[in-house]
Amino acid sequence: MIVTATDRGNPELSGTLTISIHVTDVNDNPPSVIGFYEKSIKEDASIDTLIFSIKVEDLDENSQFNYSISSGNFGSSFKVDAGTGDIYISSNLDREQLERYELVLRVSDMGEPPYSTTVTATVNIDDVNDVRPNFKKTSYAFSIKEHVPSPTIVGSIEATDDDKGMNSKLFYSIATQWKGVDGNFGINETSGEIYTLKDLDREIESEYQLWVRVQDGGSPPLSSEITVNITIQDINDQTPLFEHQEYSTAIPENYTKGSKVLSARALDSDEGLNGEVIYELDYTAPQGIMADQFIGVRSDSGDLILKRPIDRETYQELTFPLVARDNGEPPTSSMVNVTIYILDVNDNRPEFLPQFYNTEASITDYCDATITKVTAIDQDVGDNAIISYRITPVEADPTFQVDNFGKYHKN
Ligand SMILES: [Ca+2]
Ligand SMILES: [Ca+2]
Ligand SMILES: [Ca+2]
Ligand SMILES: [Ca+2]
Repeated sequence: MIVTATDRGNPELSGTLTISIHVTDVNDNPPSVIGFYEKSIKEDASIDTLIFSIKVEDLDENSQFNYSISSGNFGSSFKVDAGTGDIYISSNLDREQLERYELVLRVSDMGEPPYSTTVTATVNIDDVNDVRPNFKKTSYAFSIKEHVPSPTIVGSIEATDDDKGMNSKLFYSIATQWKGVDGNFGINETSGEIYTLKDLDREIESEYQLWVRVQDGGSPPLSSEITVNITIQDINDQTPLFEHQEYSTAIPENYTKGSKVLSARALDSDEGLNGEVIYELDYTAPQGIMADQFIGVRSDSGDLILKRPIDRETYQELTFPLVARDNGEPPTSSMVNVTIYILDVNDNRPEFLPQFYNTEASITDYCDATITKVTAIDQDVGDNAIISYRITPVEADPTFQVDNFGKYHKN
């Protein structure tokens, strides 16, 4: 500005002075942030990646600002350059820990006193397939009865994956079968349910071991495997079967009490009580009741033991049914015929029949004439029953003789 001074003289004289006024800025405006700050980054973005450059203006003269993050920076995941306002990643991010940060940034000018303002910068963390599916258990064991109709669900396996979207979508499959015939089990790809595909026979295969895989839908996918043991439970579907279709033996009639007559074995390939065989006479049959007088059965072994001697002159043979049954619930059984032939022992004396003979011989009879015939019988058989006759010396009368056919002759 120019100031002019004029006097009152004539002519007027004047002088001018140029005044320069310097207006000093007073810090009377807060800084203001320009723009909107929200961004998505992948959780595997590397440390020191630049996320935002914050733009600030200030009506005051100063152009220097001080930046700091005042809140929202969990785990010190981000850092800000205090001089430029650039925000960087400062430590490894993990969406599975936190997937959204709302960083409150404070911007201060350099005035005295300083003015400041805050802005919220939002960082969304995008998922990366960095979590492997994890089974809830370290191994799985199931059991199922044999011969259930297929498909029957055996059990379920379950895995988790903390990723998001397809990265956590799980698909189950049977990777391989370590034990047992292939192709007997299937798995529901999405539910993890294992089910039977075929009829299972415990007597053929009682244990299976599968190697089951779970894979996520990420790209590339991640997977885990686990062992699944399946035990087939027995049902009583096997009947005890005798080793032979029938049994026979021969014992002498004087065979002593307590001796073993024969062994009848039956096999049952079931498990436990279902395969435990018990032997007994068939008491529902009359022959069984009859045999019980003479024959005892060892219920656990099938050994037949003589309870008392069998008189051949009463019974030449015994035929009776023998039962083998298992201890299942309900039990199953089979039957076999046993024949015991009784061998003769010379235990019977020949007996005259009749025991008293009265006859007359004529004195005119010539020598060797038959006077009478005596008859003896013997209950035994074979050689034991072949009878020869003779007159014992005590009763011998030189007048008579008896031939081998029991005929008395006069000498
Ligand atoms: Ca992830
Ligand atoms: Ca995953
Ligand atoms: Ca059985
Ligand atoms: Ca069975």
